[in-house]
Amino acid sequence: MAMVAPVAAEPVEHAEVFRMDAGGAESNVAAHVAALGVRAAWFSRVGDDALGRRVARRVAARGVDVSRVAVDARHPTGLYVKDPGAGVAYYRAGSAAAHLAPGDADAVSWDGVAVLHVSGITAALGDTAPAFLDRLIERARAAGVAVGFDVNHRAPLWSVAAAAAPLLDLARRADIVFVGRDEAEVLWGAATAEAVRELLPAAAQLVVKDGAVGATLFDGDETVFEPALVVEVVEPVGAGDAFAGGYLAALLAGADGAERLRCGHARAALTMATTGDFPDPIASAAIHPASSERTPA
Ligand code: KDG
Repeated sequence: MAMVAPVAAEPVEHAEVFRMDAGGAESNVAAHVAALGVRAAWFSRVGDDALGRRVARRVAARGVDVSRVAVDARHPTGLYVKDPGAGVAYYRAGSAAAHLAPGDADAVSWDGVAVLHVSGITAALGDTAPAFLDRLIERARAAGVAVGFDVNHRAPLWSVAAAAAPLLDLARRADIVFVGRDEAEVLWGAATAEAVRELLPAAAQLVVKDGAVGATLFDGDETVFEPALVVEVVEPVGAGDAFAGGYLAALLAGADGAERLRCGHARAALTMATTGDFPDPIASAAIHPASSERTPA
C-alpha cells in the first residue's frame, strides 16, 4: 500500500509538505529485517499503476526482495493517509491487495525461508483474504517454516466482534506471536501478559507489548521483560512493525530473548521519531539538510 503523511507532525488539513512512501505492516516488517542485515522478501499484490511501482521500488530500495510481488492489472494499489494526532484514513477498499486469494499463496517460494511473518490486517482486507492467509500458513507449515503473526487489530477495518475470533484462531496457529496488551484486552478480555499467555499456551514465542512500559516475552518456560526506551514520539503508527522487524532480525541472528526485545524497542524508537512508517534517512536529510548540501559549490 502507498502511504502519504505530512513531513512534520501536523494535521493533514493544514500541513503544507507531504511525503509519499510505502506503508503496510508486512512490507514495513520486511524493511526493518533487511535494515538489520537479514535477508527479507515481501509478497503482496499491487496495481499496475504508478503507486504500485513506487511502493515496490521504495520497499526494494530498503533491501527487500520484491521479485515475487504480483501486479494486478484489474485493481488499483491501495493508499492510506496518516493524520498525526487523529489516526489514519484508508483508501484501499477494492485494492489489488484486497483481492489476495488462495492461488496467490502458491506463488510464494519457500526455498531458504526461515520465518513467514503475517499480519492480522490482511484477514480484514477482502472476501478472499482469509483463505489466502490460511493457504499461506498451511504451505509454510508444510515446508517446515516457522510462522510469525502480529495481531494488528485495525478498528476502522473490522469491529471487535468481527475480529476477535478469527484473530485468536490465527494467533493459535502461529509460532511467534506479537500482540499489544491493550489490544488483547479489547479483543479477548485478557488484561495482563499472563492472561494472554493463558489464551495462547502453544505459541513457542509470545511477545506482549505494553506501549511505553515495555514488552514481555514468553519463550518456552522462560519469561523475559524489557522496558521500552524513553523517546519523544513524533508519530506512533508503524512502531509495532518496527518492533516485530527488530525482534525477528535478532532472532534470525541467534540473539537471546532479552536482546530480541531490545532490538525491537530500538527499531520502534527510531520509527516513532518520524511521521513515516520507517526511519528514512533521505526524508530526514530533506528536513535537516547538511550544511555542505545547502552551500552552493
Ligand atoms: O502498523 C502500521 C500499519 O498500520 C500501516 O503501515 C498501515 O498496514 C497498515 C494498515 O493496514 O493499517
